[in-house]
Amino acid sequence: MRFLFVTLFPEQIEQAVSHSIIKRAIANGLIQVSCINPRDFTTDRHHTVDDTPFGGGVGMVLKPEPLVTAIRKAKEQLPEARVIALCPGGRTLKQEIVEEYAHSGQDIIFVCGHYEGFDERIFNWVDEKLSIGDYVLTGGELPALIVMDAVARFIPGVLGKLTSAEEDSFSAADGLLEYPQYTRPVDFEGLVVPEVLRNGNHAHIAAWRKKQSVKATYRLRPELIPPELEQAILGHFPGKVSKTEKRFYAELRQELEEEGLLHG
Ligand code: 4GT
Repeated sequence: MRFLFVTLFPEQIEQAVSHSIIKRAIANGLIQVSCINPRDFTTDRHHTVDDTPFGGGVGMVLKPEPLVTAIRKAKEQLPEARVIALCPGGRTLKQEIVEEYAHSGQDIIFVCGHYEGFDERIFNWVDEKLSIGDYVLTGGELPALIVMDAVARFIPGVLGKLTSAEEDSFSAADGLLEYPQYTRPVDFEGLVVPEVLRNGNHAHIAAWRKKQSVKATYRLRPELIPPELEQAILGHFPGKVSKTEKRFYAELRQELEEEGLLHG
């Protein structure tokens, strides 16, 4: 998959992709990253990319000519790409959107703004507007890098052989938060790794992890609990379920009630 950033600050992109997992993904040819700088398409002596807003107001607005010339150049290089402008007013990024981009396999052109924003007319050259959350930043580069990072994790081989993005928080098949993880030492300053993780009973470990996922989700993001799961916890099952499963949900209900997580 190829990612092309239309940006006035290509060094910020190049720096960000020169570390760790993304660096390795590029080296292994799993993703390609490039930049086009609208400043390279200015025609005046001062290489002007911004100007004052019509109607008055503070700050500067990105002029349409260099930006649209840069987007056209980007589309010549990646004719099939989806063109995404990063802006606070766009659709809010969610894991669902990340997976949609990843599974489409379509290349992405990110259009990054700066200053007070874009001349409105540039959106005629853009397929969609995307925001990473409800806050304002100084530029679209960090949001674009976040989108690329989140998408790249789904490309086979990017995370390495033994791990997969599909298993992480927000991507687990059950839509719950991740269970807690521990590594050595067993005792860190009196904080001890739960016994169940150390005794090697894989069925017990799986049940413990599932419970921890459900509890963490009730505690931190109750709106993410799937209604069918809540029903099962309350003892209502749509079809046939084993005794083991019934016992599992009964125990889970008991623990959620004891921890004050179930009602209210
Ligand atoms: C926030 C976001 C974003 C900005 C976001 C154009 C000038 C927009 C600066 C840019 N702030 N871009 N994509 N929440 N600021 O995604």
